[in-house]
Amino acid sequence: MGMKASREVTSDEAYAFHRDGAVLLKSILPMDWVGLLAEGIDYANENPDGMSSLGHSPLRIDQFPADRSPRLKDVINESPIAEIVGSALDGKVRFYMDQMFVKPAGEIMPTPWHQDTCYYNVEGHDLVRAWVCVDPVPRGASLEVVRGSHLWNVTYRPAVGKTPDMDPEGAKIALERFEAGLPVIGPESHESWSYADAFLDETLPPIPDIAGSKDSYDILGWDYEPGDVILFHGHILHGAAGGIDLPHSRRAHASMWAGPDVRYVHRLGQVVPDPSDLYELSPKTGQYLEEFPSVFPVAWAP
Ligand SMILES: O=C(O)CCC(=O)C(=O)O
Repeated sequence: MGMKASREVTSDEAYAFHRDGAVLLKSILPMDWVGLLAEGIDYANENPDGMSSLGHSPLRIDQFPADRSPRLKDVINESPIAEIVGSALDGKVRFYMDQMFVKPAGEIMPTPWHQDTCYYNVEGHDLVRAWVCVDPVPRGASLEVVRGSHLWNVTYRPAVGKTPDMDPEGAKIALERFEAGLPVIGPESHESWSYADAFLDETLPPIPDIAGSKDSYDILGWDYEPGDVILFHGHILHGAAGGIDLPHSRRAHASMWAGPDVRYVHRLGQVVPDPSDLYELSPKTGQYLEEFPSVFPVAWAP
């Protein structure tokens, strides 16, 4: 399939992305790719693995689904998403990881407000998410951001994890790993993982109650149609409203891309494991992802 986007990212859109930290790109992903993405999400949904959230909630969030879903792998490697992200950044981009969010039909569950940066062992201004949904989503269930919060010089605590008193032995091991410069979450987590395994880093401030005081924030959100792509910064405060009824499920895929300034960083409160091939290269805090080209090859360059 051709790699081209349906249209270019305009300079106004790139400007809006850098100013606001997020932008809705209307009708930019060809519908053939949307169809393949839908197949890829459905395959991953029907074939869960150790990185699928299979708790009591009907919401499915999978980490690294492209590692096992061939269609999702094609989307990452061949679709114009890398080009779209790179054009907005005007720089080289490397694929870091992906997730999928499948919310069943009926009353759509919200996604709590959070930043992405604090969940992963990466940091940098050029960390970009491409959020693509294969179903139409009205604003009431679509992605929302606090406009401009990608520039706030604060990293909040992830909303998930245990306090040390809930698992003193596990907390001790996590601290030892952190102090030894090792990722707190090891490679074995790719076999069996849960949001609840993480430890809260209580040195980070808790996330403000944005849902409870929405009028105090400048919130940006959109009605979304398949073929659109929402780009947003990894550091921006974002979430998804919910509580409205949809007659169909809401199947979203979010890929994370790294531009030139993205570096590895050990985080005590790491929630999502590192990409599996990175572990054997023993990354150190401060190393640029471009120092690991075998794991993160350039996906697109201007
Ligand atoms: O689709 C959603 O509800 C949440 C997406 C999200 O939080 C993300 O892509 O980081």
